[in-house]
Amino acid sequence: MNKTTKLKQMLQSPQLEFLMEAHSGISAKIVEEAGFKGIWGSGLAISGSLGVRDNNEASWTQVLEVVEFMSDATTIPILIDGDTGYGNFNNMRRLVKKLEQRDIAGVCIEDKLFPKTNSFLREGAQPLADIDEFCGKIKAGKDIQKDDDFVIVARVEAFIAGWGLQEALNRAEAYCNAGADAILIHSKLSNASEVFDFIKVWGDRSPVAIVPTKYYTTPTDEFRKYQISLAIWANQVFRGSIQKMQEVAQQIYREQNLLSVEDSIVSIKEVFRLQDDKELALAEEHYLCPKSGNQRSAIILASTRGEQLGQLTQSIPKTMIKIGKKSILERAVEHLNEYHIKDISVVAGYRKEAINLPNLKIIGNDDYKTTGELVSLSKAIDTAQGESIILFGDILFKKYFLSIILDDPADIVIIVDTVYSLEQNYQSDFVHVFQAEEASLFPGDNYHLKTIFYDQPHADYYGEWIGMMKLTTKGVTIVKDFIQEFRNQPEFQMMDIRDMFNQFIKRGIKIKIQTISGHRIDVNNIEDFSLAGEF
Ligand code: SPV
Ligand code: MG
Repeated sequence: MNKTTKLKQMLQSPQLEFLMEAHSGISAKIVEEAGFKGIWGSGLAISGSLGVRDNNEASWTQVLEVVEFMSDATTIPILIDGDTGYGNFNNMRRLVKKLEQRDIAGVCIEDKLFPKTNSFLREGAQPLADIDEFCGKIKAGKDIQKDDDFVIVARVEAFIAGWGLQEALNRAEAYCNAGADAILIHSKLSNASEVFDFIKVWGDRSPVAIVPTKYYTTPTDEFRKYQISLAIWANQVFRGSIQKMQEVAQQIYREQNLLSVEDSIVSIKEVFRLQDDKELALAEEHYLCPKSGNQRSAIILASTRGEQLGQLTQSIPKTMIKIGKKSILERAVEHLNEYHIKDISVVAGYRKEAINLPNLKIIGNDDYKTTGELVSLSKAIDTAQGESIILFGDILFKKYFLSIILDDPADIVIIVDTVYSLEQNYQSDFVHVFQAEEASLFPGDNYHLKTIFYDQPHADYYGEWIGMMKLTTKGVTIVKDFIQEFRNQPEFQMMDIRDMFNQFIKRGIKIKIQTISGHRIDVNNIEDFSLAGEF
């Protein structure tokens, strides 16, 4: 059912209904969750929450913006307090048009002059509108509304301005004839006598709404007895929130800590719930990583010092060496984050306390001096969720490597760099590959690892494994099973990942190769740090 229809039915139903004030998206949601069937978009509370007076200091479009948030946050109808309609009949037309576009169910306008003053302030400053002019405003609103059920409530301020019952009745009559869907009869007395006097004469000529702010002691059943349609609790959520804000701010100011306040305020979790973070989390799974279906994670092996780097690694592991403004690890984490990989574990050993980046799981390998890569990997492999990247902590690489490796659907994929210098005197994981039988247009498209060994560069070699691998969920299981099988054997302590690869090949488990040419640096072999700037 449309929000407009819901509000109209509340007005026209024989029983007393209630609107509760709200002044922001979150307060509107809180009102709905409390069980209310409708919301009063109070001018006093909206302007008050913006920190300005209820004298049309907030422009009508600023009010509209707030009401739009309230409407988006809720499914129940909102009757907005439209003050005097923010001008003449023409402003009223524009207001109604914009309210309908924002799914607001109705507007209440009061027969005073722009700029208005709150009805509970300054008795002398409540001049009433000319009746005919106000009727024209109502007519203009009714004529412009597209949805037949959009509600226009005419608020009679005769009692507020001190004019008495007859004036109130005359005005109500005229406004109903002009097309108003209901009359709001307002009073600032501390009892309901004016309102009840009005009802006694008015009867059921139209639905009647009231705002019992000042006559709050009148029992609600009395309103029922007088067959009032709508009671508007016009500002209590706002006032309650002010009190709580004052208490919390003053307490924290006094105590200079959060210890005693924490239990008296809602948890951050509750804030997230009200914002409906759950919906976004589900949507992210659906839209952001449709390929992986759900999760991705990464394990970065970063336990060694990098002795070759001397002074540079005196107090930090090599993964924390700064290249320009950022460390190698920071750069890797940023690249992973860009591919929605946030679940990142780092296996740390040497100076592990120096790895102090946020949002990383640090897993210790205190035996890093006497163990190989597989022991480090074994400590973190249980953190691998879904598609996982395994990465050495000392390589600088271009972000697109991740795209290449994640796009390849094979269960185990490694990145091999075919550009290496034969002159250089260093050792690394050089690979032989074999080509798969299927013909491919692009050389290297379907290459698998044949053997991998730690060696000096040699013209025979296909390329150098850069220390990056991708595993699918199945790939993770293969690695886990392997670790499980080998972990109790003495040679496991010194095994490196290449040893695992060679075992896989023996068992017929394929390791897919993705080839790159350059665009990465192994920090162990770095000669000129300024070269690294482009990563
Ligand atoms: C409001 O809530 O802004 C109202 C009701 O207009 S009253 O403050 O009682 O005038
Ligand atoms: Mg108001």
